[in-house]
Amino acid sequence: MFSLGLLLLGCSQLAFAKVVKYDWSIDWVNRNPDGAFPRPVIGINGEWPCPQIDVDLGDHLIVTIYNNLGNESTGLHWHGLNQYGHATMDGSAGTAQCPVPPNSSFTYSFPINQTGSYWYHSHTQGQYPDGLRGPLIVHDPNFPYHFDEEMTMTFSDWYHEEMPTLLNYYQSTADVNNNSIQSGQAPIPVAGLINDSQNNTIKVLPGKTYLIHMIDMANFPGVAVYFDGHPFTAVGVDGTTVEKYYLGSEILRLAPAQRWDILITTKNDTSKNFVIFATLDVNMLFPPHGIPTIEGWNGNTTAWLVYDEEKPLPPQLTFYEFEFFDEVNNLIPYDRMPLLEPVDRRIEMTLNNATFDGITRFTINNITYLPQKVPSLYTALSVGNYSTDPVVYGVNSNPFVLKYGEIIEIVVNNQHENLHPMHLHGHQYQVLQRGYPDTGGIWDGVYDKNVSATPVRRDTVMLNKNSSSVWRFRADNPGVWLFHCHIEYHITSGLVATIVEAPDYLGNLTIPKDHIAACKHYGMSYEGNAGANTRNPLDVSLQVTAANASAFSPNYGATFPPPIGAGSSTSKKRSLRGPAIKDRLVRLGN
Ligand SMILES: *[C@@H]1O[C@H](CO)[C@@H](O)[C@H](O)[C@H]1NC(C)=O
Ligand SMILES: *[C@@H]1O[C@H](CO)[C@@H](O)[C@H](O)[C@H]1NC(C)=O
Ligand SMILES: *[C@@H]1O[C@H](CO)[C@@H](O)[C@H](O)[C@H]1NC(C)=O
Ligand SMILES: *[C@@H]1O[C@H](CO)[C@@H](O)[C@H](O)[C@H]1NC(C)=O
Ligand SMILES: *[C@@H]1O[C@H](CO)[C@@H](O)[C@H](O)[C@H]1NC(C)=O
Ligand SMILES: *[C@@H]1O[C@H](CO)[C@@H](O)[C@H](O)[C@H]1NC(C)=O
Ligand SMILES: *[C@@H]1O[C@H](CO)[C@@H](O)[C@H](O)[C@H]1NC(C)=O
Ligand SMILES: *[C@@H]1O[C@H](CO)[C@@H](O)[C@H](O)[C@H]1NC(C)=O
Ligand SMILES: *[C@@H]1O[C@H](CO)[C@@H](O)[C@H](O)[C@H]1NC(C)=O
Ligand SMILES: *[C@@H]1O[C@H](CO)[C@@H](O)[C@H](O)[C@H]1NC(C)=O
Ligand SMILES: *[C@@H]1O[C@H](CO)[C@@H](O)[C@H](O)[C@H]1NC(C)=O
Ligand SMILES: *[C@@H]1O[C@H](CO)[C@@H](O)[C@H](O)[C@H]1NC(C)=O
Ligand SMILES: [Cu+2]
Repeated sequence: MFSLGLLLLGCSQLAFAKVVKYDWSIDWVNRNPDGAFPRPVIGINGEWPCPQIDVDLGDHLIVTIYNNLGNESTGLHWHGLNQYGHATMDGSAGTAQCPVPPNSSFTYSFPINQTGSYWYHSHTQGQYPDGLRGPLIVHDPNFPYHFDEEMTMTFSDWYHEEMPTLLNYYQSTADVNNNSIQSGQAPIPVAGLINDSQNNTIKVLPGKTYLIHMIDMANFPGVAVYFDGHPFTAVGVDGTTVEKYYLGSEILRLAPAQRWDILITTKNDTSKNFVIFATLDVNMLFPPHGIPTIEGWNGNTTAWLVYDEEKPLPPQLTFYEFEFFDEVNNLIPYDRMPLLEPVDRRIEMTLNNATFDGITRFTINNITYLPQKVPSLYTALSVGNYSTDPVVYGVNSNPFVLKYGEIIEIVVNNQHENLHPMHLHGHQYQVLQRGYPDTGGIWDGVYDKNVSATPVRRDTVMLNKNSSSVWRFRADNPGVWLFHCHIEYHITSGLVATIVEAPDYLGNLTIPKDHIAACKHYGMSYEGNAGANTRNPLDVSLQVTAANASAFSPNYGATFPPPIGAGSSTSKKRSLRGPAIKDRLVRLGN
């Protein structure tokens, strides 16, 4: 259900600003996107793939969701939209809201003041790889480049088991050795998808320029994409319009959560059809990452640009070498925003893997993230002037409190032997540099010689193994924003920190009534510090810490009611439902 409100917003420059409203029921539906295994997936109003949202700059978007899942909590995050003045609408469960339990409604309402390609997805306990994700395109009335037609192409990995099951295998000490599921290792996908499907044929017209919004909605590995016979030009990344950059016939690499906007011009003659090749990035899977190779594993997907339906579809391509374009040193934002300087504060984020109670976890600066008893934004809004004291957010929310207006430099150090797509909510930050693999898991403090005077801005950067990246942004967006790896397994295993940005500038931001109701229905506090202490902000004795073993296990993702112990986020003991979960608990219990 969708209605275009005719309500004009009072803004003279944006003459066509309108209210765009959706009412969405979040439902289980059955689908078989890889043709190999029908399974329940999470859709919207009985549809899957989830619908694309199209809005124009200056519109106001209102999406009301109703959780019709019965057995899981949910929520929606608007990836890349920075929510200026609307921090309560960010959608990250445990940070900007409580998980929305079954039978609850929840409204997101915010103005659109950025352009380009974005996506929405569940940000609740590792849920989106089960299907709850879709494109969100903001059309720019002043888009600087000509195109005739426009299309969206999404990429993803795919699994046959549902996330609560996979997360439980991953975050337990159970001895599992089952092809794609190996003890303590992030589970391996079984296939790749384009547009939540495979073998797609895309009808194209000859002699036209297409603007293609490419969105990586994957859970784990990145994807490499090649358009046979169609050289392309980059015009945007992660919502930042860039100066046209002709890339020719490169293989494009997208990390989970990244977007590329490209232009391709179709051929004048319609005598042939052409392959689009996409492959899941095996560099992130299998050896040397401790994951045995799976015989016959296939992470390739093919789609076709079809000029003539009567003509054959050419066979899949084979590549022997992958070389990727380095966007950091080549793309220039169209607005030519200068390098932010001088830096007021540098924050080093050093990520590594670790083991707690026998469970595989990740750390940033030696701290593994655990959600606290109160969403961190709600803590900021309820502890008065103590909101600038990191103590109130709890040690394991890994908080960094920023002062309004500071220019922040974030140095991300990757000490782990794998790649990680690192994402920051609330900003498209300038990417000064991104190291090659194995150039040092701790930055030596020496800037690259060729740091751009107008660096490209992204919201997700793929960090190479044993390498680092340097970012900058201005702390002008009061709110509580997560900094995390965009691999859902790694969020669940603690590769997260909390950026508490200018909490003393949140002013009279209030929590909407339905957002408070969601907390009440879920059984989670919405006031007080990390330990839900509303009387003494500095008494965090009830915060969730790594010393509390039940903080880690069992982890069944977004399952509702949450199993006993998973509830760092809930204080109530709940019984388990559903035979599948019970069986596994018995097995994991010995
Ligand atoms: C796509 O084609 C491949 C190769 O023929 C096949 O194995 C696969 O099942 C197809 N996928 C779907 C969803 O039909
Ligand atoms: C949701 O509503 C249905 C129908 O009234 C009810 O059977 C179910 O128990 C409710 N679930 C929750 C979690 O409240
Ligand atoms: C969006 O709003 C914020 C806060 O009002 C402002 O700083 C920013 O410049 C706006 N962006 C655009 C593209 O209008
Ligand atoms: C993917 O879906 C979009 C609509 O959401 C459509 O415009 C596009 O052509 C599709 N692409 C493929 C490869 O199926
Ligand atoms: C192994 O994998 C298969 C297919 O995904 C699944 O049906 C089975 O339950 C798994 N067994 C264990 C012990 O994980
Ligand atoms: C297609 O035809 C147009 C108009 O005649 C011409 O400008 C263009 O160069 C041709 N494109 C190609 C790829 O040959
Ligand atoms: C997938 O594509 C890669 C690159 O072309 C190729 O090396 C590999 O053999 C393909 N895998 C399968 C199972 O076809
Ligand atoms: C970190 O990961 C590596 C490689 O996957 C593994 O050998 C090592 O034991 C892990 N370290 C900890 C502390 O878990
Ligand atoms: C993390 O722990 C290591 C080893 O104990 C130590 O060398 C390092 O300084 C710690 N890092 C931080 C940021 O505390
Ligand atoms: C907050 O205000 C109280 C009372 O005015 C004062 O005692 C306290 O030190 C302040 N706390 C911070 C973190 O500024
Ligand atoms: C704060 O309150 C003032 C006056 O009631 C109002 O004009 C303003 O919009 C409010 N700001 C926010 C962020 O709600
Ligand atoms: C929730 O219900 C769906 C649809 O029936 C089912 O596939 C899924 O396994 C259930 N999840 C849990 C955690 O029981
Ligand atoms: Cu990661």
